[in-house]
Amino acid sequence: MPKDIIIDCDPGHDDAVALLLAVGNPAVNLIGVTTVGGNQSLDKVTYNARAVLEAAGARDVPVHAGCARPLVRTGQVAAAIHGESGLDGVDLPRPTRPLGEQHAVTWLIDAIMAREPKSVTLVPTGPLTNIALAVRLAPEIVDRVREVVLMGGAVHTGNSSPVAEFNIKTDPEAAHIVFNEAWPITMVGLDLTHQALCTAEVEARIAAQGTALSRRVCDMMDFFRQAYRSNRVFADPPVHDPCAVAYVIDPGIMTTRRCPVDIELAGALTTGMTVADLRAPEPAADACATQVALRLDVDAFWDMVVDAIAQAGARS
Ligand code: PIR
Ligand code: CA
Repeated sequence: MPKDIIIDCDPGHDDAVALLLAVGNPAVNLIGVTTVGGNQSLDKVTYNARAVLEAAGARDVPVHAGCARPLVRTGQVAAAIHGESGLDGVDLPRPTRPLGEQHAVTWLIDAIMAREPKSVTLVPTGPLTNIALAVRLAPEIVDRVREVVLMGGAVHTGNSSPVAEFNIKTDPEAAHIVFNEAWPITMVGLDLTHQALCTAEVEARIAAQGTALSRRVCDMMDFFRQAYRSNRVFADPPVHDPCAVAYVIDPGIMTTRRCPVDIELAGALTTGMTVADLRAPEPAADACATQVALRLDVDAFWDMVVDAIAQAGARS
């Protein structure tokens, strides 16, 4: 039985690959996509999510737009990495399916509550604004969700600041709410995602598929690589967000460590840091609901992504 997942995202080149992995892999069933202001403004990332699904032939997947702004702070976009459109460098088809009318936050609650308890996995790959509001509006979802597998945070090194990762730093109050609920959380942070580099070899495997979709993915990765080269100390771009989807598909693809994680809200230098307490030996599963992902099976990961792009490309 495939796992039902909802991706809450801000596409974003790597969010786009996360969507393609979910669409093209039979172990997950993408029941809907919700969007949040992050890498770019809400209207841009919402359009991008719809266009990516269109390109993947996934016209049956509903998209609902959520929050445009963080709960407390002023939003920041990542135009230096994702461009003015949020998904620069690629031509995508116009979406044919209309945007869902319901707000993402109430749609998320309804989608979770309408299904079997513990059947829906939430996969947030942007700031946690929608998820935080959903849990405040309907705390009963905490027990109903199977698990939260999110891309965000970092134990050892940040990207938005020396110690904070962009998704958490953008809306730290929302992250604080989400990390302080009792649901199981797997934090797929930069410690893990900086191992998922889209090398020339990986891109050549995607290009060899020769589909319209594979060409578009290569266009995206070319832009992402250039952006990372000019902005960061990376020769190849880390493709963060599909790592969270990959964990849902096959948890064995990464090693994880259970530990308490809380979010810094008042630091002079550290706001948005995911403070992971690694002092004690690993706690038992029933004593700690949060775990952090540390090591990725890089080859297995790219096999999974390349294969999903082939599957989706054959269908579209
Ligand atoms: C990636 C992101 C934001 C800023 C940079 N520099 C790089 C986006 C990605 O979409 C991913 O979800 C997360 N935020 C990585 O920090
Ligand atoms: Ca993202």
